[in-house]
Amino acid sequence: MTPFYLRPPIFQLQNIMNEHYNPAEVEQAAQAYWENNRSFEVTEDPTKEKFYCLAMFPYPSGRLHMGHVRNYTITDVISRYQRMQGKNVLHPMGWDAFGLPAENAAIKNNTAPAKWTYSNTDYMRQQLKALGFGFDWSREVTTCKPDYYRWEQWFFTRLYEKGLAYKKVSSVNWCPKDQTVLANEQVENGCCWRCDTPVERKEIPQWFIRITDYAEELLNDLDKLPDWPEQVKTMQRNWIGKSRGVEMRFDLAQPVGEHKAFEVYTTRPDTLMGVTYVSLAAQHPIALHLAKDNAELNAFIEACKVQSVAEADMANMEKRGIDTGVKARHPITGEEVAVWVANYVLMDYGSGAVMAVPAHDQRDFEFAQKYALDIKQVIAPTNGDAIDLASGAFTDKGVLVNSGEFDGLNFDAAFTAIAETLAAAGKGRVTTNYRLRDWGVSRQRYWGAPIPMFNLPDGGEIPVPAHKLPILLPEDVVMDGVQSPIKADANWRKDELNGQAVERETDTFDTFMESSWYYARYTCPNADSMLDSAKANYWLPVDQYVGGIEHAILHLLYARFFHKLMRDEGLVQCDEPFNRLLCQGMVNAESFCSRKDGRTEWIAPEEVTVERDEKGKMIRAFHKVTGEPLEFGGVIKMSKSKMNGVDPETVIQQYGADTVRLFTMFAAPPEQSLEWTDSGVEGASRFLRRLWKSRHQSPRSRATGRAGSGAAQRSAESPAPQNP
Ligand code: ANZ
Repeated sequence: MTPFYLRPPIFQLQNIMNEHYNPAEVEQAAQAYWENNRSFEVTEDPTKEKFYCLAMFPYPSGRLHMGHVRNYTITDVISRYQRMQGKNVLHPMGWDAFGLPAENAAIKNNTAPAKWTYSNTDYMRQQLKALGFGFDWSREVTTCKPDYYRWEQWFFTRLYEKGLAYKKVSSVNWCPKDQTVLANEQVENGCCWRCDTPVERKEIPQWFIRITDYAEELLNDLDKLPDWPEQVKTMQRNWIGKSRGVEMRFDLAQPVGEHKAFEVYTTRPDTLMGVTYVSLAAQHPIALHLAKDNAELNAFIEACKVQSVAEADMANMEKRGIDTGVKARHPITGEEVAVWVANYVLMDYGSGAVMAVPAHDQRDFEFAQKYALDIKQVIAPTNGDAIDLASGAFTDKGVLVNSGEFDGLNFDAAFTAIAETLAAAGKGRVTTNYRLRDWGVSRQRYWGAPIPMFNLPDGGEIPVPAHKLPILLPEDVVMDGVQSPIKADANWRKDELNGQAVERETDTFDTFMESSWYYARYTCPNADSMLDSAKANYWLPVDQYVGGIEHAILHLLYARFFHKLMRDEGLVQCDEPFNRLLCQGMVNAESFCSRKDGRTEWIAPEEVTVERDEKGKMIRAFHKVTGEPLEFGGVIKMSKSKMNGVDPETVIQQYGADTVRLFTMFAAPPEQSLEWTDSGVEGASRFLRRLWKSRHQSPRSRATGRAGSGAAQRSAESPAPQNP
């Protein structure tokens, strides 16, 4: 039997069942029917098997791009297939509506972020409808609306009460001229994007959520996700970065203030006998103490404050340090080693101090070379080869040499033996460390959900009680381009609690907060609590999630974490939110540029004439108007900056949405990158026209006058050719 959602448009199509395929007419008729009949709205039905198909919701930037079209075509096709299997299919859509671009656009266009955002969601909703996607629009979630973020605020207060949210001083990018905090994206080559002043780091109190408490579970539960791409799970494992190592104590030869010793963390205790110095982080308490009467050290510590703490930058930057003159004792030999302060040691990893083994750690090696420190080999390759310590550290595991009683042991045996020796002397223990840091959720920007905290006049703070939620973000504001309007407005900050004056927190949440639970809110978008558990437990977990690989780490990790937090609050039952994950490939297109005086200018493909040989290979490209010869920039990701984006709307107007959808589905497997070609799009369009015509001419259609029925049905059900 023809599925219900296919039949009706076909009755309407009879009237427009012309000999010639007219996509605009056909699509409008079908879309109007779906809209009038609420064809894709679903409710919980325990008698039916459910299927929750989710696409990553878009940021309302203003217009859809081809990446969106590809993403949503994939989930639309999957949803349709599952509906045809008789399942109760939830396929929702909404808006990841907070974020910095709205503030920038508001300043540029002299409007308010809310106004800009809502007009974008209106426009993009209409674009999504024109693409014919079968979304259940009755469940639309817009994260910048109070009926959404109020529950996020409430949940944060719960986390605070459970000790899972806390405040800590932490550094931000600070523009000393504008006197404002900058987001990472607002720092360009170390300078403020607005006024070009060199950016400093500033320590301010910020809110954190204890994701590290869930590190082990987030790691282990990856094993419960056999239908996630292996690559994504590997990225998550690396991000969590669990390591097994040894924490050991180095005693100071002379005390520094009240400090008599410090701890180091190492994953290579087998190299302990090769330690030639130790390094402290600039913020280490011993370093800070010594800096009190050491101007040079003090200056160095100040300089370290402005450097990037991103790990990638740490690995590449020049290693610098200062010898404090203080000595520490090697925990096994008792020999004295110099204590340095070095810029490559992080305060918030391990114990903020490292035992330096220049022969076997590249960072220590570079440092030792620079400052002419000893380099002592203690590991030899298992195959007996010599190593070349002039060119760099030998970082492989191997056999111990120059290590006294431990000589000849391999990594595992040495790990155990050295750990036991240290433990017996009361100087060390085996420990586990995670690279994962707690999630800093404070942002000093305006367009986000206000953090629901009251600051008390005598210091300290309390969570906003439920009856005072939501803390509304004013929408009708004027952006001066520097200060957040809620920070600039002394009145907004004022509140009271039980007759006592309190001040509202003016920081807002990281927008990853909203995208961490929207999938759950879709199951009960109108619930008068964070979640209606009965509904959430009917639909969750998501059966199929589809989105870009750029979200492989942070979004997916935060969402998995939030899910576990909601589970522990009793709101949902399952352990993981997304059963199956598909990361769609990029949408690429040809690009062209002109290079003059060392400057590259990208030229939109429609302004370029390309000559090709008979096989379609490019021979020559030149500017349509000026005739200037142009360089081929390769087939690369569609982007505004490279001018090679294709606007879905233009293509829909020319060919119809079905052509665009057909092309994106057949030009490449969903996980692989897709090359946009005009000839491919034309091929898809030709295929649809031919199909239309063939059904129109078929004897059955002539006899019954119901050509549309067969044609539309067949177009959806028969396999399309590889080369449309
Ligand atoms: C001595 C050593 C010798 C190390 C060697 C490595 C190789 P992973 O494996 O990524 O967890 N480390 C410890 N704390 C640090 C900090 N606060 N800042 C910067 N580096 C720190 O990293 C563990 C290794 O990173 C540790 O093992 C330590 O260097 C360094 F041949 O100790 B190792």
